Amino acid sequence: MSDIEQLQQSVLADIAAASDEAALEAVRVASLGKSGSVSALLRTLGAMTPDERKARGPAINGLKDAVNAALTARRDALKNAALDQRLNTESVDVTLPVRESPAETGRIHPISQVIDELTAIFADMGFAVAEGPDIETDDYNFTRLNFPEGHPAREMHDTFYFNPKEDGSRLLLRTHTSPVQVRTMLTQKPPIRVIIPGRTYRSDSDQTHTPMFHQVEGLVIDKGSHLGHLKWILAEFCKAFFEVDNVKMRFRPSFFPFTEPSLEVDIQCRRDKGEIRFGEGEDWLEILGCGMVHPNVLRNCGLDPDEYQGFAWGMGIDRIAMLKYGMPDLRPFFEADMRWLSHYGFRPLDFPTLAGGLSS
Ligand code: 2U9
Repeated sequence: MSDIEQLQQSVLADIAAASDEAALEAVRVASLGKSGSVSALLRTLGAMTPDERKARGPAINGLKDAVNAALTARRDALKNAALDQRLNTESVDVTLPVRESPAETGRIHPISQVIDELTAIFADMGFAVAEGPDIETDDYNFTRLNFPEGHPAREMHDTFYFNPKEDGSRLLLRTHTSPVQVRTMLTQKPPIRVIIPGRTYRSDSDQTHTPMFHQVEGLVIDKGSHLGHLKWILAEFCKAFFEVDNVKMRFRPSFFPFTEPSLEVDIQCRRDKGEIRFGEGEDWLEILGCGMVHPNVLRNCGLDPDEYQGFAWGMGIDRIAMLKYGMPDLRPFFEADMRWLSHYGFRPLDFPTLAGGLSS
């Protein structure tokens, strides 16, 4: 028996003896690897005379092909054996509930869902979403918004301040998203139509207040904009958000440093058995504050109040989420409790659109 046949026999025997894919791989390397036995033989072809090559070439190449074919066959056999073994050992308990497909695990937080709903509603009315930094300057968060020096809102008890900088100015965690409107007016020429959803911070926390909460404010700056436009926009918002065909609204005089006149808005509702239904009933629920942008604020943002008018509104996102989806308590919003999130959370693919229904 020639050396080639001997080598073929021993390599094919090693292949047949390989008990798993790892062992088989070792045989492949030992035979066809760089310093493999068959590779070594193949390299001898180079040094042969043409006659020798004619004599031994076919046998040596035949050996290589035979080894490759045996490796492939053995690998498939081992794969099938492994699968059979799993099929025999792994029993599928068909009574087990269907495991939610990966896409289904996890939920969209109600805050994020409501921000998506607000974005869809106001985009439909031509509003863009503006965003800005959570860490703000005292100037943008208070001064430009017509908060006089010494205004209580500026006090430590309400605002998280950072240590003063060498120039004495102090950064803070924004107490509302209004500084983003200031930044927008300083960087964008009217007409302006933006909503500003985002995190806001106030150092007051109790049963219904958390140090970090979420607000959405809105701003329109245009020539000739007036309260009538504001009332229409808010009415459209309330109908779309609370998914009711009509809802009565009540506007009460109020005061904010950055708006004149200022109003608080209540919407009609019916409270029964802990439930609140909107768009019906004799009851009222305060939903937001709003007003015409104060001329001082327009001037502070480089706009001439005789040329441009504006109106703005603000509401608590956590609050309107609790009202719409009936969460009794604010605290669990931020406690990352999987039971709460899987109960109140939204399926990722249920992206709210006006056409597709916001919360269907
Ligand atoms: C600019 C001009 C005017 C935004 C406004 C309110 C009224 C308001 C509260 C709602 C619930 C804060 O989260 S809350 O406690 N906000 O009532 N916000 S008008 O007015 C602006 C903002 C920016 C340049």
